[in-house]
Amino acid sequence: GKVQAAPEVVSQTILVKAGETYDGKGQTFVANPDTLGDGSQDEGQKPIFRLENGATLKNVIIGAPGADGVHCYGNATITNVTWQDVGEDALTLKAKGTVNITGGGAYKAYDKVFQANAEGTINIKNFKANDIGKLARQNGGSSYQVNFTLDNSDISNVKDSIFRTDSSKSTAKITNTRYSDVPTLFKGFASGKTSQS
Ligand code: DGU
Ligand code: CA
Ligand code: CA
Ligand code: CA
Repeated sequence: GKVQAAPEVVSQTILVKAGETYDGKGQTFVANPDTLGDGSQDEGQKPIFRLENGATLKNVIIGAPGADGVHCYGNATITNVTWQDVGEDALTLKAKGTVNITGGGAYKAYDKVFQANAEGTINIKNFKANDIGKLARQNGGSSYQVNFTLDNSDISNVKDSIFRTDSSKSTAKITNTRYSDVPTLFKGFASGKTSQS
């Protein structure tokens, strides 16, 4: 088979413009810790990829350091993206939109994998996560509405919960998903706003 290429060290955030697709073709990308961040829990690190509205990121492996992962400004499609060692977090919704994450996985997230810092929807499907704090978290103290879904996924070794919010408007739905060592599925949601089947 093919010899795996050496990781690409990203020194300046890769911009994926509105409506465009970036296909990593299975390449591994890591952050330059001097310019983007060291992948610790320090806030203010820069993303490896910045997606404008309607952009697609696919067939990418993010290695260590992962810095602040992927930032999405609006709608985004994330297909077959694997975070081998999540940095401060893996992906952040930074402006209102729907993010569809299909395939791939996230590993070694000290705290959060997906972070919602704007209203919208985060759909996670055919995903694997292991050794994480939370799978997705709406920004602490925010009251806008975020709708989370998780389908046909494998989630293991979670410290806190799958979905967490402080907003009484937000919703979360889990379907057809397998767990191991997950203490809590939903944290902070109002009654009637969650479902699991
Ligand atoms: O409250 O806003 O963790 O996007 C403090 C901050 C914090 C964010 C978030 C993120 O919630 O920085 O990584
Ligand atoms: Ca953070
Ligand atoms: Ca990590
Ligand atoms: Ca972050």
